[in-house]
Amino acid sequence: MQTKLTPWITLLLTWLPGPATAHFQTLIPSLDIVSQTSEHQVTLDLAFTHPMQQGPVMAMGKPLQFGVIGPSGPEDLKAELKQVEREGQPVYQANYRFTRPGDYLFYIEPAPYWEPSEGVMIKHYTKVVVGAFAGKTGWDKLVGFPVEIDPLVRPYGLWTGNLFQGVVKRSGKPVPFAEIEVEWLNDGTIIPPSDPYITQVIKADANGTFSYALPRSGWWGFAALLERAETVTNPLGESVPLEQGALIWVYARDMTAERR
Ligand SMILES: [Cu+2]
Repeated sequence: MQTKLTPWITLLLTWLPGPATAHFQTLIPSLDIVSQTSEHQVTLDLAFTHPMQQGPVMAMGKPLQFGVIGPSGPEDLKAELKQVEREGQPVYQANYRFTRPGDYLFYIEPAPYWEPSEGVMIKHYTKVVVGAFAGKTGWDKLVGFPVEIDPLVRPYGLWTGNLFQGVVKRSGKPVPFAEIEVEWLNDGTIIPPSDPYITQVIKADANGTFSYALPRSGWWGFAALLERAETVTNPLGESVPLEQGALIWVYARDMTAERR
C-alpha cells in the first residue's frame, strides 16, 4: 500500500503550490521604456501567479482599481481591461498608448483572493513604472495605496547588478523590518535548485528601507507582505486575516553594446 501511495504523494507535493512558494500579482508591460524609435503602445499583462515557477495561474476576479498616473495626471483604465484565459483561469490584459513624455505609473488593486492553504484573503496592491520619451519625472509618485513600496531608485533603466532600493510603507509611514519576497519572472531559462531560490526573502531595516542587487536581466517582483490585525470575510463566510501585499515590478537589462 505504502509503495503504491508514495509516488502519488510525491506528485501531489511537487505539484501543489505549498506555503513555501509565493503568490505574486503581476503587472508586466510589453516595454519598460518607450522611445520615438520603439512602439508607442504597450500591452500590460495582469495575472496572479508564481513567477519563478512559471505557474500555476490562479483565478483573478475583476480588479477593483486599474489605472495610470502620468504627466497628464491620473487616468482610470478599468474600462480598458480585457479578461483572457491562461491555463483555464481568468487573467487580464490592457493596451495603453503613450503620447506625452513622462513617467507613467501603472497600478492595480486586485479583487481579494481566498487562499485556503494559508487561511488568508490576499490582496496585492501592485505597480510598475514605464518611462516614455525621456520624460524623467513622476517615477517617485505614490499611488496612495494602504500599503506601498516607495522606490528610492528610478524603477526603470536599470542594469543587471544594480542595487534596487525602496521603502515599505503602510498608510504612508515606513514599516520597520518589513519582510519582502523577491521573485524573477522566469522565462524558462532557470530551474531553481531548491525552494529558497524560488522566492528570495529580505527584510527592511529599522527605517523600512530594503535593498536588493538584481542578479539577472528580466522582470523582478518585490512583494512586501503585511498581515492586517483586522479580519475580512472569505467566500465561505468565515472571518479570516487579510494579507496586504505592496508590490513593484522592475526590469533589469544586461550591460551590452546591443541597441534596443
Ligand atoms: Cu498560488
